[in-house]
Amino acid sequence: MSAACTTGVPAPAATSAPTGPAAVAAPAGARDVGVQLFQWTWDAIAAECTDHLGPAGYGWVLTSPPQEHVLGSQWWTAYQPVSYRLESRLGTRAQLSAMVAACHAAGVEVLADAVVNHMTGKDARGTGWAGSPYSHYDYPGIWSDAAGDFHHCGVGPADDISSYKDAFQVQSCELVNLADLATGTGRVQDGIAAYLTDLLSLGVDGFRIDAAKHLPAEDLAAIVARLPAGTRIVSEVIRGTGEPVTPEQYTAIGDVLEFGWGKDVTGMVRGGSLRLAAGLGTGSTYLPSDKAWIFVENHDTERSRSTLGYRDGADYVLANVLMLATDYGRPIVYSGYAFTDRDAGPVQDAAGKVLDAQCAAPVGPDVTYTDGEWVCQHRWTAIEGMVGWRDAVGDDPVGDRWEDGDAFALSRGTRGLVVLNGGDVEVAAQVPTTLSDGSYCDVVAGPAVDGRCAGDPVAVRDGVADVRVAPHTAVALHVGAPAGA
Ligand code: LM2
Ligand code: CA
Repeated sequence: MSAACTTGVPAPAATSAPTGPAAVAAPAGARDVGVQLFQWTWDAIAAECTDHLGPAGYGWVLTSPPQEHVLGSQWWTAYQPVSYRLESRLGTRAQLSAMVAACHAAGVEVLADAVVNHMTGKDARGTGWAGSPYSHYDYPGIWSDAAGDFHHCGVGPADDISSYKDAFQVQSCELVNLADLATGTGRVQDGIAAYLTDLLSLGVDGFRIDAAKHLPAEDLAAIVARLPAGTRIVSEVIRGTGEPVTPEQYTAIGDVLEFGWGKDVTGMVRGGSLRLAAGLGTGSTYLPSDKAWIFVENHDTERSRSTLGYRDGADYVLANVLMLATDYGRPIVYSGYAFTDRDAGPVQDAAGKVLDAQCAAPVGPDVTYTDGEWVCQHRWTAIEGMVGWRDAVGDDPVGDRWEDGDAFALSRGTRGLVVLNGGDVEVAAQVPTTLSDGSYCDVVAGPAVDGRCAGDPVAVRDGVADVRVAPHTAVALHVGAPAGA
């Protein structure tokens, strides 16, 4: 009974059967939840894997780009590669390697953000973070115009993309002046594959392919074909109405980020109409579930304010709860730092090195964060509790669904139930569930302390849960968190 009401589910090998009133077979322990630790240093990620991500049940972490980049305090310098040396203001090659080892020891995989469509976007020459000299179309020892390594699409005066309705422009012109690599050539494909292979040699498990929409799918396929089978690939292809380049064109290469999910859940939660959540991910406008990686927000949508974000407090938590409860796709929790200025980078020392992230206690939807402070969404009680919930339900399918006004509930087989209230008044309801009879802790309210639930225990009797859900909150029960020791 000692495992009662903990939010974290141990790694699959260490999983033991719950002994509470709802005892069933051991949780499946899917550990398919990821977290994007935006602009976290390698040292900080290593510590977080050991101290929090592993114990909480996160299965993988997405890092910011690890290669040498242009100088500047803004966050987006990381998206302007100068060379493929693994030296950046987030840490050295040795620190990166040590981070991968620490995360693996904690049962957490590492995906790196791979910027491979382009190099820098500045017209003036310069020197990168690790000291490499460069100019816009010349990266000594790597790429040059003389060798034919760059596209010059010939559209407009600056070769910039001007129409997303034209696939040629999207893939062969420049994205905001970023020197566009001629990814159709064997030489460029070899060079990019060598960079990715170097990361794999440090133990990295796979890649987010940045700006994948801007690489022809066949070029990306040719690069990935040079990597070992089983390398995880997730392409960033932003869905755009009426655009010729679509996420579906990249599913043969690997998985793809489904931007539609975060956009749609944002509309639903803002509108309070959570009952529509039952349909999220089921429409024909979505990627197939086994290819889709879903997220409430990422570093771009956080800045464009096109999705819910940390400032949305309770509504943001509700969207995350829905993401972690659904059986559609693979969820990515986002974790960044507070900002007012869209360009503002993370807090740095005088030399420009990013300071190790720290999560000040408490963190959560009710905290007011000052600029530069780490928001640590992945440690918010409700979100961390739902990561444990998801690991406990494993691949149990969605069973009963229930809705009433602004409230919505779903069960995952006999292992979990979540009830969400998007409205402004408390919901007190008898919710049908396939969860076994028993008394459970609400893991959204927090982990149990000394065997006592953080929130009110919830009884399930004869297939019905007797719940009270405060406005704009959720209640989540699972077999790994029975009430009462
Ligand atoms: C991405 N996905 O496709 C990233 O998620 C996104 O964050 C990147 O843009 C983009 N693609 C390129 O990798 C960011 C940022 C831009 C920034 C670029 C390049 O959102 O604002 O552009 O990185 O650092 C900045 C300036 C822009 C300038 C450009 C080149 O904002 O005005 O364009 O640098 O100097 C002249
Ligand atoms: Ca391109």
